[in-house]
Amino acid sequence: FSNPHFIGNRSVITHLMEWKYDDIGDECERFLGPYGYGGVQVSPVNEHAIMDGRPWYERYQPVSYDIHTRSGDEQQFRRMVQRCNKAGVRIYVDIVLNHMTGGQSGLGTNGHHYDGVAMQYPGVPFGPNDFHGHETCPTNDLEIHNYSNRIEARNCRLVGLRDLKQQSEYVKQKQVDFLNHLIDIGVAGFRSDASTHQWPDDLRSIYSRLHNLNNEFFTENSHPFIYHETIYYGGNGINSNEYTSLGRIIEFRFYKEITNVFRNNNQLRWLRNFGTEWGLVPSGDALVMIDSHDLRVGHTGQLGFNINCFEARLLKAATAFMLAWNYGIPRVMSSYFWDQIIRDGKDVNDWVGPPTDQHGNILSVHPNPDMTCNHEWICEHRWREIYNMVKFKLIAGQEPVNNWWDNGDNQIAFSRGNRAFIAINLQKNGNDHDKNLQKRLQTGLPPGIYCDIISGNLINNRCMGKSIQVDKNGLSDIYVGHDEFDAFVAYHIDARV
Ligand code: LM2
Ligand code: CA
Repeated sequence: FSNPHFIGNRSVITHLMEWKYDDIGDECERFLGPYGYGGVQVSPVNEHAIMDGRPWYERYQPVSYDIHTRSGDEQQFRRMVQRCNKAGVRIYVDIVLNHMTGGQSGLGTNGHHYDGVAMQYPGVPFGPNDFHGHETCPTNDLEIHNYSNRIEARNCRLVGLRDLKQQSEYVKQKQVDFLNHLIDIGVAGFRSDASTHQWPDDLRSIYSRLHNLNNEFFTENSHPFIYHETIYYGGNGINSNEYTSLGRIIEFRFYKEITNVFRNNNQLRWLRNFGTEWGLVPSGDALVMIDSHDLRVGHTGQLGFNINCFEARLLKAATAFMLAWNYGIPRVMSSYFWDQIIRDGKDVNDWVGPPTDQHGNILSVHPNPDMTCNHEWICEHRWREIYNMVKFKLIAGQEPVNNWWDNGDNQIAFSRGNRAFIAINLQKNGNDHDKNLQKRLQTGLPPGIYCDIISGNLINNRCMGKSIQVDKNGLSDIYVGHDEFDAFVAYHIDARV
């Protein structure tokens, strides 16, 4: 369950949050395929509660396992899966198995009524016996209060969400049927939501009943790729290593440590041995990110600590490190604009949903000629600095990190074998001369003239941005001014003039 089934040496997933399936199909064909992305994470696909103001988080309140949301219906979903697989891009679905809705009642996105108080979900159907109650959850109000307590965390309610009794054969079977339905359509795997709140053994038993991936797109005997949301920062919380035998885990310590470094709370030079030596799980067990649909609004992390699209220069630099370093499977967040207003350490607009018309339909993405997106779609995955680092990673392949250099502080550089080279400068102290990265360095690259793929593309054999000359020994004058638009430069053998 830990192989993403990428095509060729593609290696990066992007989360196209709240995008419509028709748009994702278009994006796979016109951009993600050609630019070397390996896969897309799509927002939860099954019927969910319709909530006032249409917050993004209503998609985390399931009402049934019918494939029908504002992103599209089952037919549109199927078409997208076909198109993306054909374009060389895999689809991973965000699955919400831990719970159903909160304690309200109303309608779901496929017209099913639900009642969270009576715990009635006729669209599945689930009834009160399918949920954890006082026999299994030890707290008076059935809420999770102590997240480190295993039983509480798994058998009680996460922020009021009706907690499914996955020990029940009936509940398991409904979930297995849902996942198998998605597998048969041709998805490559799943992001498992709220994994820490589900018993590893229940997940194991569900996974043991899953079909192999669809033979139309995958080789015989392929298992779905499953990555688990286990929010673990060390200490006495529930350890993410309880889940590594089930697939991969989202390594939250990666984003936390990288953010800390890129915010200059820790020196870049220490990144030299970043990975298991910092306490992270082995690379093959990890999926990593800088930003996520939760982090960007201060959920599952601390607002203002995470790095999102509102700090583009930092986001690009941190993402570049993630894509240049050989650790885990990276996921790039692709978000939409919302009016961030921070009051008392909370974003009062942390709920704001995707751009819609006046009837609440999600707006289509029609990219502009300059590669940016229309409406409020931010499309970080289309930023040159980011898509060119996706290419960098593809070209670096499994080459080791070599030629590490640092200035003893916040300037670093390294190569990936003889194929690619990056230098990052976040030096804040010292005079202007100290703050600029200006150094003759070993790049590991064969001699020639190379374009910096961060400041511009190679077009008609000319660099649109900066360039360097690498001599016969692999040495080159590397320069990253402290006040430049981007805090890093990157070169690889496919952008040689
Ligand atoms: C996850 N991680 O474990 C998701 O990544 C995260 O986005 C989900 O929370 C969470 N699991 C549950 O699937 C989001 C959002 C919450 C929101 C829930 C349910 O971060 O704020 O909770 O989805 O929609 C909302 C309200 C909360 C309320 C709850 C139930 O914010 O105040 O609690 O609904 O009505 C009474
Ligand atoms: Ca649970």
